[in-house]
Amino acid sequence: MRTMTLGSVITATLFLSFGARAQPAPVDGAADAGAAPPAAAAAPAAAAAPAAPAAAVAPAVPAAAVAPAAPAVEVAPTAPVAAVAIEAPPPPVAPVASASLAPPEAVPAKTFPSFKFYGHARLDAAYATQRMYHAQMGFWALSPSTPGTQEAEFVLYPRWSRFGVDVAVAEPAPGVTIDAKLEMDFVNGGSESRAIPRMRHAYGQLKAGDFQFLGGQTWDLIAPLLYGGMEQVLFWYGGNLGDRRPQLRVTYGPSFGNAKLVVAAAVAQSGAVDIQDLDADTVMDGVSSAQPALQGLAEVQVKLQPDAKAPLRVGVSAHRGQKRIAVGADEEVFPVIAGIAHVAIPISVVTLQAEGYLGENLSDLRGGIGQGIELRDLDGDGVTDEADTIPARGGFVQLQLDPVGWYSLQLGTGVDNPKGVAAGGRGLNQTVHFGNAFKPYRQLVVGAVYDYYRTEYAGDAMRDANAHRYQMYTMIPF
Ligand SMILES: [Ca+2]
Ligand SMILES: [Ca+2]
Ligand SMILES: [Ca+2]
Repeated sequence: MRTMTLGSVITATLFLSFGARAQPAPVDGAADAGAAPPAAAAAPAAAAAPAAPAAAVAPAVPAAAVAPAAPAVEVAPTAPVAAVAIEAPPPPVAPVASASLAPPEAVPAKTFPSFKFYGHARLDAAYATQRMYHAQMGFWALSPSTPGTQEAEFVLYPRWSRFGVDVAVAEPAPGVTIDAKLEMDFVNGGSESRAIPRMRHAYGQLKAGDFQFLGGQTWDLIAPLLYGGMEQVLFWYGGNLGDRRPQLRVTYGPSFGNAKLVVAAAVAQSGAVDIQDLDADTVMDGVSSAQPALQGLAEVQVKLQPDAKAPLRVGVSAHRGQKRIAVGADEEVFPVIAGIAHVAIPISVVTLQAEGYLGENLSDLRGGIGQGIELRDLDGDGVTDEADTIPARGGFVQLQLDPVGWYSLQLGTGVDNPKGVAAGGRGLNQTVHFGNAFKPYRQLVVGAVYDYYRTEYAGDAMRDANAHRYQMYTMIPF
């Protein structure tokens, strides 16, 4: 465990992409989630991830590689999609004379519930020069030392098509609203022609004045910025922390002129993302901890211009959860800790955003390149004798340009750097992102993306990997 200060988090941010090298550590027995104890952990990593599409089946990575239980599925910022979805036509301008003569309009009574449907139909194509951990999500490049991984791969998939509904449920009193949201896509396994639906968001909320109460599943409160654009590869394990998870959240957000202060706290499910069961007792290690994780966020938002679409945002957030696993004859509790700082600065057509984190045991938050706890079997009897959390730090910086209505550009770089992983483990994952989105017609988006991954492996047996990944997509938002 370590103490984190804002300064150290900022240091982590600055550390970004200047790639410290992974430091080989003594012994590694870290097993795949759900796999048998270390000695038997040579099974393919993906065996423990039922949600992973076939493409996620990892080749025979040595037992040392700690695979995240379900890096398979995911994705997608809601905001960017909404941002390109529609250009509202200008409001009709009524002649002054007729406006003054028009009879007073009755304010229509609100009806409840009222439904607003939205989503997009979409097709993605991706080609990578080196095999990735997941063909559709990327995540990290596999070591060329593993037979078969030096080959290129190509995937074509409509899984990121999305459908959602916002429901205005009731307005029990002036200034008090109750609403709900359900949103799904198809990133949940199944064959490439029989994709299984997946719940992305499902929550209800009550807003009263400056307070908001939310229960259900939505984005983590922590690390709120998203890296990558509409191509939906969020660069988890490559510098971007934060996923969606079940939570109960309270937010207080008073405004002061152009500024707004946001303070929020949540209890959340530990282990909901990596669904690890390292001790293979068939109970998720986050559930075994018998406690919810806690998340907190404090943020200042300032509208730099009165008509600005997005405010400047500066904030800090933190996560504290637990995992409980068997070590030898005992059960031990391992903390999941993260401290994050973020900033987003929109100036005219340019938005600069950055997020940096410092913590340990981050696999459940999409950090540590999916490695949270290092297991060691000292006597080789197949039973874990020692275990330690893996510290990690990282972050990303991204520049987005929206020079004209029909085109946007994203340039980004990020890094995830776990410390002290054993030989064969992933020591550093560096990502570079170059995304172009064209909007030849307001309801049609075409994307052309280039991403670069450099994944370094600890020890001499596994060579480092470099992958160039090209992605194109078409998207019809509605
Ligand atoms: Ca984030
Ligand atoms: Ca367990
Ligand atoms: Ca042992």
